[in-house]
Amino acid sequence: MTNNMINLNTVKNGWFSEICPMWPGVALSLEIMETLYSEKSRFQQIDLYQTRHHGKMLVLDGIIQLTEFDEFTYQEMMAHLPLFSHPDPKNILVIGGGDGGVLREIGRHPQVAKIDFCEIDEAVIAVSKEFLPSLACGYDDPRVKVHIGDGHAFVKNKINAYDVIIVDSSDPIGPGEALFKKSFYEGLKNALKPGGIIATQGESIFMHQDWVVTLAGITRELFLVQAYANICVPTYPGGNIGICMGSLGPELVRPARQISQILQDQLKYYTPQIHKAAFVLPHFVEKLLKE
Ligand code: SPM
Repeated sequence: MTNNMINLNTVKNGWFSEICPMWPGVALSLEIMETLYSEKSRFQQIDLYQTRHHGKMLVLDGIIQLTEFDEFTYQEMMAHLPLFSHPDPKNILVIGGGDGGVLREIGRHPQVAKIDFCEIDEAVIAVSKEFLPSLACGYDDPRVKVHIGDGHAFVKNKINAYDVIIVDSSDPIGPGEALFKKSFYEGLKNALKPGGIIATQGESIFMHQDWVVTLAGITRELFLVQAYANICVPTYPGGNIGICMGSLGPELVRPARQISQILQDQLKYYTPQIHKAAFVLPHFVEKLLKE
């Protein structure tokens, strides 16, 4: 599937509808007050809307990436699940997620020494810095080093470099496509230090069972420990999204470290309890992932 198949003509009568062949026959619609930005970058169509009830909304190639209303659920879990599963995360790589929200969450961990960040589309960073300061504040952290380029190529040149790698990709259509291939996951594994952990955007157990099975299969084959978490994101299709994780040592389904009260007070979704709960999957998914 190519991004030419995505219906970009999605705003009608003041409502944005997310129409995509990856979730046929269903569309989430949000009421729009104003289009704040709409341009085609080198890689994709970027739209930024002011919605009536969900704050600002970032849309890439017609697909919702985040709303200010519920972005915390995804960013917190993408960052804190792997970081709290690791006993001492110091060197971190983030691929994708140009809005900066995952960087913001990683920045809350004082023991992290260095955060490499690789994003293919510079324009997403610029739009986020202009319109989404509560996420793009992630870039203000002096530990963050930004690399503009293809995540697949970036990771190929890294060996034994990171404790945690987070892949905050868009869907496997358009520029995110390369980040769903086995060869990319092999690169992630080689880029990890001993005992390292990866967490990748794992699609939806309701909308994309084929992708969930594929990603879980790849991580099971390549990593010592594999686990799949399911989280609530009301403005993603199905109202949920998965996080696919692999580890070269540490177990994933419970935190390896205690959370400080200072950090817990900053968070809205992540707790040590929800860390464990996220890996408890419905029976049909357990069966699906065993097959
Ligand atoms: N930092 C937020 C960036 C969002 N990255 C993930 C976006 C996924 C969008 N599609 C969700 C639909 C599930 N297939």
